[in-house]
Amino acid sequence: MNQKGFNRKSSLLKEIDFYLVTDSGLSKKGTLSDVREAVEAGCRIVQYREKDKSTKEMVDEASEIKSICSGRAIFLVNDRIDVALAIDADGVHIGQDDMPIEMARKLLGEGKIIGLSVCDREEAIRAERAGADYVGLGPIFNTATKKDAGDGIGLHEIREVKKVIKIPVVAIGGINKKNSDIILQSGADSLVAISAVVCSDDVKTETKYFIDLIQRSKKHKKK
Ligand code: 3NM
Repeated sequence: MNQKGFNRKSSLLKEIDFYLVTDSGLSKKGTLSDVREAVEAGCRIVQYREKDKSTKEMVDEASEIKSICSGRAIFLVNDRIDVALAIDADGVHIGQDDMPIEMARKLLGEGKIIGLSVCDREEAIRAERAGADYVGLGPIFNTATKKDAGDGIGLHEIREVKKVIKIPVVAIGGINKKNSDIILQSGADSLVAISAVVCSDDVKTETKYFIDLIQRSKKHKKK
């Protein structure tokens, strides 16, 4: 990997705190409004996750999200490497059953960010070795948002994964205001809380809550 590209990506990812993942099925005000409000609140990483729209609709919506994020937040596309390439997103987030990460890397190039979903330390180690820039670890708790997510893996797995990899660990699955503090205390670098944010009437305020919490936790860890 070109050192400059690596440094740029890792320093970008070090700065992330709350991570917004869109969900048009759950959203109260719509995906574009959610992204706008989250970015206004200071969110610096957005993943466009869309399971039910046509490619044309996705490309159009992703282009608009890219404009909203421009210069303010990293913009990733879930699963659809073709859509990410078409609109020149900052990268993708893929799952274990998607295209192998080495192939995704060939298509996207070294300068793009690739995040991979993992559910335990073995998958996390493999993800880092294969060149993932961060992992999404989950589901930490049971969640109704992703039907095939399986049972929650628990907080212990965050500590285990943090011991064995250096890339950032983003916790996901069943996370809300009540349990986010313990997620951070367990070592997660960032967290996703889809329903807790996009089902609310005030995405901006909810996002700000999580950003403040994560920033406080980071300061505390540095002490
Ligand atoms: N991925 P909520 S869990 C999109 O474990 C997704 O990889 C998961 O939604 C994983 O914050 C999940 O509403 C859904 O629980 C998270």
